[in-house]
Amino acid sequence: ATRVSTDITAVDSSVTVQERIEMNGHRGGVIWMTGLSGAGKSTIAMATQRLLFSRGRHVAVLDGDNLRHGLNRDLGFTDTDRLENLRRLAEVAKLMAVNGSLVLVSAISPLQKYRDMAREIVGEDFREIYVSADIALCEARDPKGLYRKARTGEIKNFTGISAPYEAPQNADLVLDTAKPLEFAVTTLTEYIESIFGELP
Ligand code: PPS
Repeated sequence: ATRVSTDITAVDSSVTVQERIEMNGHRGGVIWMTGLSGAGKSTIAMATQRLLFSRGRHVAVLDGDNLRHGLNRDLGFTDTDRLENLRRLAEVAKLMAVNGSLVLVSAISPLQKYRDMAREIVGEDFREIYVSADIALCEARDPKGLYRKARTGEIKNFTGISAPYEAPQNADLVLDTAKPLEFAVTTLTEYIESIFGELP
C-alpha cells in the first residue's frame, strides 16, 4: 500500500499546455512500446527519436534496460519488481509528456495489467504499441546472449522462456519486425505525428 501525505498541495505550472503546443507545434504524449527481449523495441525507439528530432519535435526515449542502471537499480524481474519498474517508468514518462515531450518508452512490459496501469497513470495521451516479433526469431538473434542463459537457467524469470509474455490484443499500433527497420520507423513516426502532431 502506498502512503500519501495529507500535507501536500500541487502547484500550478507557469506554462500552460496550450502555450507549449503553440511553441512546439505538437503536444506531449507517451508512446509505450511493448515486446519481447530482442524484438527491436530499443532500435525502433532510437531511430524514431532521431527522425522526430530531425523534424524539430521534442522527443525523448525512456528505455527499461537503461533506467534499470539508475532510477530502477533496486529492482529485479519478479512480478512485484516489474510492476514497480513500470509504475516508475509511467510516472516519469507522464511528467515528461506534461512538460511537452513525445516520450518513447521501450520496456518489455510483459503483462497486460502492467500496460493498463501505465495507461491509467498517464491518461488520454497514452498509446500502446506492440513491437511484434516471433519468439523463435528473438531467440535465434539473441543479441545479448540472454536467451542462452535463460535456457541454461543462469537467468531466472526470463520473459518468453521462464516468465510469461502476453501479446496485446488491443494495441493502438502493431509494428511487425519481420519487415525492414525503416518500415517500422516510418509507420511509427507517421502515427505519432497524426496523433500528437496537430493542435487538439
Ligand atoms: S520489464 O519486464 O518491462 O520490467 O523489463 P525491462 O525494464 O524492459 O527490462 C528488460 C531488459 O532487462 C534484461 N533482462 C531481462 N529481461 C527479461 N527477463 C529477465 N529475467 C531479464 N533479466 C535481464 C534484458 O536485457 C531486457 O532488455 P531488452 O532490451 O528488452 O532485451
